[in-house]
Amino acid sequence: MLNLILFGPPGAGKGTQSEKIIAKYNLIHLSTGDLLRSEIQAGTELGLKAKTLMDQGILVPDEVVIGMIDNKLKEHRDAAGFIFDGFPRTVKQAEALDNLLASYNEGISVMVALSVDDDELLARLLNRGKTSGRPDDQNEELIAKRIQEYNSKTKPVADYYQGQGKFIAINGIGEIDFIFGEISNAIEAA
Ligand code: B4P
Repeated sequence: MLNLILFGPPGAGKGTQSEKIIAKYNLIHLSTGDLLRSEIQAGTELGLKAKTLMDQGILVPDEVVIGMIDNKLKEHRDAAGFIFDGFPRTVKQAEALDNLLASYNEGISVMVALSVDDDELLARLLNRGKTSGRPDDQNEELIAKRIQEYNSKTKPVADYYQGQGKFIAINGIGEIDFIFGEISNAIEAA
C-alpha cells in the first residue's frame, strides 16, 4: 500500500499535483480542504462551524478533521493507497493519522513537501481568487493569516516525518509537469 502525504503551504500546488498523482497511481484522494468545503456546501452543522474559521484563515479543530479522515479510511478499506492533501496540518493530526493507519497495519510511505516562497504563494492565491469564488483567496490579509497559521502550526509536521526518515522536499516553483515528474520519482523511490 502506498500512503503519500502531499505537504506545503497554502497555494504550494497540493491540489494541482494531487489530480495528476491520482490519475497515474490510482490512489484515493483525501483532501481535508475539499471535505470541509463539501460540508459547507451541504449546510451541515460541521460545515457551518468550519466556514467561520476557514473564512478567517484559521485551522479547523483537530478532532473535526481527524474524525473526517477516520470515516474516509473506513469507507475505503480496499484502496491501493491514499494521498493525503492538506492533512495532517498539526503534529496532533500527524500522530492521529499514524495511529489510524497502524490499526490497519499500515503507515505513511513518504511525505513530499512542496517549497514555494511567500511572494509566489500570495500571487498564486490572489490569482486563483479571481475565478475560484473561494472566500479565503480574496484578500492579502487573509492569505497572510493562512501562511502565518502554516508557519506556526503546520511546519512542525515536516520535522515529525523527517524524524521518521520519510521526508522529501521538492521545489514547487516551475512547470507543473516538471514538478509532477519530481514527485513521481519520489513516489517510485518510496
Ligand atoms: P486547503 O483546501 O487545503 O487550501 P490550500 O492549502 O489553499 O490549497 P492548495 O494548496 O491545495 O492549492 P494549490 O496549491 O493546489 O485548505 C483551506 C482551509 O481549510 C485552510 O485554511 C483551513 O482553514 C482548512 N483546513 C483544511 N485542512 C485542514 C486541516 N487538516 N486541519 C485544519 N484545518 C484545515 O493551488 C493554488 C494555486 O496555485 C492554483 O491556482 C494553482 O493553479 C496554482 N499553481 C499550482 N501549482 C503551480 C505552479 N507550479 N506554478 C504556478 N501556479 C501554480
